[in-house]
Amino acid sequence: NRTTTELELVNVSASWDEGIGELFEKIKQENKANGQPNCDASLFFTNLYITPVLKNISLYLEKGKMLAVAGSTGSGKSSLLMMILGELVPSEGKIRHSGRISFSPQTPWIMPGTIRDAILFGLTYDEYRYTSVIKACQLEEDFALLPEKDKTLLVEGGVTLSGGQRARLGLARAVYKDADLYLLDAPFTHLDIVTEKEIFEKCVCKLMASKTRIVVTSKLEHLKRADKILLLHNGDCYFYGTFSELQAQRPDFSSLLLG
Ligand code: M5T
Repeated sequence: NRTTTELELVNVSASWDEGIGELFEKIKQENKANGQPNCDASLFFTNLYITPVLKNISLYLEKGKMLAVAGSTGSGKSSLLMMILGELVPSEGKIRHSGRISFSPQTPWIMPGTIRDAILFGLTYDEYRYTSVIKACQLEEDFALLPEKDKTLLVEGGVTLSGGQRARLGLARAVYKDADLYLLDAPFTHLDIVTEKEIFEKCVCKLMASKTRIVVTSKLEHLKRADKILLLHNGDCYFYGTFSELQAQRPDFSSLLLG
């Protein structure tokens, strides 16, 4: 249904080394144009280097729903987000989404300026929205300890954020932005279990309740709360569906999440 679907992927495959294929294709065309025989090595190298990072992935996400993307390290979770963002172009299949995307990368960029500037990221300050976001991301307590609160400068002569503060700032920035689809890449890295649980509840589940969200996370508790789960393994779809379907179809799934 087009009106309730926010995101749809149909049999999508992609590789990061696409450039090599294009390069050899160019050499092939040049050889042809110059009447030169084609170098067989090009085919060999093309096959050697083009290893798909995502293979035949299909999913759809309705408006206001949460998709959890899980899988061991290097399984293609970040690549999937990059593909939805348009940074990684699929070699096969179709991607359809209807609007504005807000993306929270694993390591958020920090530029010189105040903490508040880093969260607003060029958007105008709306006190109510800003306060709800920093509360949900538990940044209020951190700001209270700083001499100039969220007007404290970052980088050049200012404070250096801890890994966990940086992760929460990145999440706050992504959530502050109004978008149709939110892509949160491992937003809980560097957070302790208690903080992670609270931010997942307050921010991802409550504050973002009506938002269409994709969260990269392999935590069992998060998978249980998600409307849909995509479990990747070496770029393949190991499982796609609801948590109860996961338990029924892949009773051994937790072994995949430990990696
Ligand atoms: C999957 C390669 C990476 C790996 C494979 C994001 C990105 C990935 N890759 C690139 O060549 N360029 C890129 O910009 O793709 O990596 P991933 O998608 O990062 O996997 P993950 O998100 O499941 O891993 P992790 O460790 O973040 O949990 O071969 O080199």
